[in-house]
Order: sequence, then C-alpha cells, then structure tokens
Amino acid sequence: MAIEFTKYHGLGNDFILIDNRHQSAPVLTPQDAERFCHRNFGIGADGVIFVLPGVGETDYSMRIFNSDGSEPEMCGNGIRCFTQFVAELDGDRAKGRYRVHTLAGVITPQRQTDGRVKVDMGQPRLLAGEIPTTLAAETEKVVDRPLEVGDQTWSVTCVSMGNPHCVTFVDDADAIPLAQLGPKFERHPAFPQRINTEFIEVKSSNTVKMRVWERGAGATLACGTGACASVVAGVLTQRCDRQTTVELPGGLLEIEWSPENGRVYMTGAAERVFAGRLG
Ligand code: ZDP
Repeated sequence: MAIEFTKYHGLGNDFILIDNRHQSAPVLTPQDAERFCHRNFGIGADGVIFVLPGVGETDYSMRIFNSDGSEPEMCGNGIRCFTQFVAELDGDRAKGRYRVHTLAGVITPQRQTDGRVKVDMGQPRLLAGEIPTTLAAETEKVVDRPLEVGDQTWSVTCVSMGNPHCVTFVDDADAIPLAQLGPKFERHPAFPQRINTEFIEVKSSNTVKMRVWERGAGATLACGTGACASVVAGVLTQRCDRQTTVELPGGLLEIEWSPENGRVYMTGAAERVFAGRLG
C-alpha cells in the first residue's frame, strides 16, 4: 500500500506527517513508525504524526508515535508542524487558528504572518500524581527535589505539559554527557511512564540554553513541550522570567507562562522539507 507523506521539522525536531483525515485510526502501526523513522533504513525522523478527523468542536485530531514506536500524549514542535501541514492540506480554506484534539486535551495553534506558529499549550500540571512521579506524595509538587542518577544527586523540578518532563538546572549544559545520562533518567524507577529530561543553563533572567533527552526518541535538536516545561520550572524556582527565550541546538523558542490565565504559549518555526511516497 503506497502512502503519501510530507516531512517537516520544527528547529530540527523532524517528523513524518501523514494525511489521515479519512480514517479515525492511524494508517501505520507503531512498528511501521519505528521503521520509517530510522535514519538509515527509513525516511529518518524523530516521530510520525497523523492528521485525523476532529472530535467534538475541534478541527482535527493529532496523534504521534515516537521513533521507538511509543505514543506520547503531546508534542510541541510536532503541533507546529501539524498546523502548517494542515494549512497546506486545507489550501484556500486554511484557517489562521485551529483547534486540535490531542491525548493531552484541546490545543490551539495559531499561524502568524511571519511564518511561525504560536501555540496555546494549556496549563502545566505540577502535582506528582499528574506527572507521574514517585518523588513526592501524589498531591504535592516536585520543585528542586533531589534525585540520584549516575552517581550524582541532581536537583529536579517536574512538570507535565500533557507529557512528563524532569527539568534540572546546570552550570554548563554543553558539559552534560547526554547519551550517558539521558537513558538513566528516562528509565529511572521514580518515573513510571518514563520521562523527558531537560538540562537547563540559565544565561540571563530571560534567556536559557537547553539540551534534551526525549523519552522514546533520545537526544533531539529541540523539544517544544520540554522548552515550556523548562520555563515553568525556571519560574517556579525563581531562576527566570515568565517570558523567556529558550535556545535549543536547533534554534530558538519564545515561551510565555501567562500570569493571567496560567496557560503556556510557545512561538517558533515549523518548516516543510519535502514530500514523498512510502512503499
Ligand atoms: O513525551 C514524549 O515521549 C516525547 N518524546 C514526545 C515528543 C515531544 C516533542 N519533542 C516536543 O516538541 O514536544 C515532539
């Protein structure tokens, strides 16, 4: 069966986009996704994203498989790519603002005239039971708590942006041996659903540098939900402003945690790379 796909990236976090509007279940299996994401034996991507019919009042639904075939609830860079892809599919009927159903609830991306996409990512969830993590009682927050990983004690703050994140502030992000530490955080017994881990170096009160190890995808060039979680963690620990620029290996994301409604807004690029056919 031949399947058309379009490749997009958000700051080098790259995805295979599939027009799945005519069926309510993804046309690929998690195993297919793993194969197609492979950079030598497949197309190469950090994940596969499906545009599915909307549910209730939403325009569309988004589902995503990581490059290991696991299914996250949400994907920040992915939803910006999703938005540009949907606008491409809608052609003349493309909307400026879409309502998208995800496993993390309804997310509202907006296409800006400068080509970037601003996404209302909703409110972060902070209770240990919501992350989930066993680092505190279920109804407590995990803010600057100790966690032993790889013979070291790290001070971690946990935030869910629909998907789980563990943020740790470091003096020198470049010095972190990501490939060594990342898998140990990801599979630490304190995180029953595994975890995405962000190493954050604060450069000024409104600029941070981030390196990320993603659950199910490993070291990636950017992670939108991770950038949001990191700014929330920075505000909670009084390390950064509510409006902060996150520098990722693949580029910049502007993050704002609104004091008015408690929602997190993420603005960044999403670019089409090429289209092709599978099989
Ligand atoms: O939660 C997870 O398993 C992540 N790997 C999902 C992907 C997150 C992403 N990098 C983002 O930008 O939020 C796409």
